[in-house]
Amino acid sequence: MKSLKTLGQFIIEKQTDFPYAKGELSRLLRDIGIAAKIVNREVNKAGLVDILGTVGDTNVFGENQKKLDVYADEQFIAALKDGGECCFVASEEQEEGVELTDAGISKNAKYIVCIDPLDGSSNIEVNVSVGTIFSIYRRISQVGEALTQEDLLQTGVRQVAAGYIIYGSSTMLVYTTGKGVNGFTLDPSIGEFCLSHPNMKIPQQGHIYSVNEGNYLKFPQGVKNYIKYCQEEDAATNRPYTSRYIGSMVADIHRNLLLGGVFIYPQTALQPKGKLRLMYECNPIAFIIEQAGGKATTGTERILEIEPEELHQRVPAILGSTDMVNKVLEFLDKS
Ligand code: AHM
Ligand code: MG
Repeated sequence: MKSLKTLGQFIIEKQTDFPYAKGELSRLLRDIGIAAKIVNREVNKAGLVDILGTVGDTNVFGENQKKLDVYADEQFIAALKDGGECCFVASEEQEEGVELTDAGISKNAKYIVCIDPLDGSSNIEVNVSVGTIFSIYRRISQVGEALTQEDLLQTGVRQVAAGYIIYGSSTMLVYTTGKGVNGFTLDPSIGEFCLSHPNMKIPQQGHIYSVNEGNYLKFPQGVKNYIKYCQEEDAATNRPYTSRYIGSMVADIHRNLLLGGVFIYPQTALQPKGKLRLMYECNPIAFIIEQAGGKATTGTERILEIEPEELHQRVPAILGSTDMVNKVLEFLDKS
């Protein structure tokens, strides 16, 4: 019988990839894994308990906040606070983020975590997959000094780790520390994430395109032309492609990562900067996609090289199989 490798075992083994690592990043990843299990438990019973529905308040962008968003936000922040390795949490659900350095245990913490605690939460009430997305940076300023804007607004290339949790038909945690991508499936019978998808690679070319076509009329001309290209028949290039769009970024990305495909959330006339957030959604997913051999761009620049201006910044996103992303870029260039 093949033995299972748990997330905890894997993280400890991989610590030797970083010769000077003292285990802090490993502990931070472990803390995120623990919070993920707690959030998973609540997401799974969302249909049963009276946790659905809006809290009544709206988040900083005027969007309705679901109870599980709040719950997930609290759980991840609490786990990071208790773990003592994180000095600042920037959360999609919080305007300012939460500094943890005054909590005794985190006084000397070196890491900053950006997190979207429950992405795609509008899907919960219809029992469709949702996810958590996280990104980890090392602080630039010295421990003991005040945190600076430079610490909080780092470019995506400076991420030391990033990952997502998909609360799907099974729950998975997928992460990278810049040395490939590995996926772990939660075995509910033992309560452990177990290595199920080692060294994940996205196919260079796929046949799935994922975009909210309801916004078609408002898309840039190049994106419209690319969508038409996907729909045309051409046996040589295996077209028409398949259109798949869940509306839950983690689920759309996870499927395309496994099968090959391109995910597009462009700017539109109504949302000139796109919808998705650079720090909480695009940077971590771009890191994973690139580490899996794919490509991630706004259409004009590599996502991981964008100099962030603010924590809640939005950017257009084209992510996925390298050949497909390049094709989108070709259409954008031509138009
Ligand atoms: P959220 O952070 O408010 O949940 O929004 C992000 C979600 C992504 O998961 C998904 O890709 C996108 O919004 C879908 O947006 P749309 O419904 O406009 O297609
Ligand atoms: Mg989100």
